[in-house]
Amino acid sequence: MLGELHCGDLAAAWTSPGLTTLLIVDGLGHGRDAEVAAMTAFDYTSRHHAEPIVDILAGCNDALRSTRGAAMGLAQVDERQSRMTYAGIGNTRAAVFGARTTRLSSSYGIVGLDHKTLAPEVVRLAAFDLIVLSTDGIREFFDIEAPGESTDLDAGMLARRIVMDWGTERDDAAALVYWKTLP
Ligand SMILES: [Mn+2]
Repeated sequence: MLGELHCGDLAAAWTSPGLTTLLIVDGLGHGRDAEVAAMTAFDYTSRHHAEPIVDILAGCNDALRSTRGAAMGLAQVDERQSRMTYAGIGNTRAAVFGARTTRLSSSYGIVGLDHKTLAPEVVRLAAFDLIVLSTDGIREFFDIEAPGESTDLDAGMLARRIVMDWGTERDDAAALVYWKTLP
């Protein structure tokens, strides 16, 4: 958010053999307490990233009880099976850009306060599909060009461009881009 020293939005990724875990988290509101909530989710996920998504979310729900809470989304990319499993709570978002665009939905609730039991969604990924996780500081129906075989893509640059072009400035904003050619 413009004029704010702390950022309550955070994005991170971890890799273990064949599996990449992607995290997007938006601590409620903004400022220092939002940052503390997001960091708490990051710390927990760092230590548990290879566990099933539902278990990580349950662990974060407990870990964030002493904070003001957060919205968060978790995706796990199984790089051998070319598929992604995703679940989100609150208003974080996930989308897959490829031959067509798939936008995934999050469940109602707040991590740290309680939320519904989730059924993660599973999406098959094609070779050049690109995954974007974002917070509500990014306009919901942001659009980007899907990459193709000949695309020379810098994921970090694209994430920065999404924040610059589609960020609202009235809220913290974060975007995470995953792009890897899969089998
Ligand atoms: Mn927000």
